[in-house]
Amino acid sequence: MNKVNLFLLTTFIFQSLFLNSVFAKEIFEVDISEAWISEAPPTVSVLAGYAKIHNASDRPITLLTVSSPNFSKIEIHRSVLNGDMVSMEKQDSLEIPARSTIMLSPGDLHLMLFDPVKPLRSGDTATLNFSFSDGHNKTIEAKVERRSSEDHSHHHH
Ligand SMILES: [Cu+2]
Repeated sequence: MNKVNLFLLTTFIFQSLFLNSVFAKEIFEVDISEAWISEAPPTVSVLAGYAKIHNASDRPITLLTVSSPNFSKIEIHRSVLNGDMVSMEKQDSLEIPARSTIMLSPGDLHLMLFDPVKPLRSGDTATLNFSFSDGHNKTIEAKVERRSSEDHSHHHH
């Protein structure tokens, strides 16, 4: 390889690295999937929502707020066991470590959805908007589903 080609190759590599780093800032590497809301009787004014949040980037990202046109207010909660009492602790934010997945699931971290604008039934969807510390937002549709019986009972033999 002669000197000119080597120079061009080096320039090309440096440009690629530079462009990659520019694009890396443009791509939001957080994915929210498997979002669902547990169906509740119409008289219940607080519902629980669950989802899988994956951070594919090499930096931790913090979920700051979740909002929805379908609810008056949404909080991030964690269910904790105190003795034999389960209580819920409101989280001010939720950090998703680099290259990891956080599951919001029954009995653990969850979204507390207050005062549905209209009653939601199994099969309906609600729009959830997630706001993150780096300024990115992600809007997804969560499906309202009936919680399967094995989720909330531990009557295994
Ligand atoms: Cu809660």
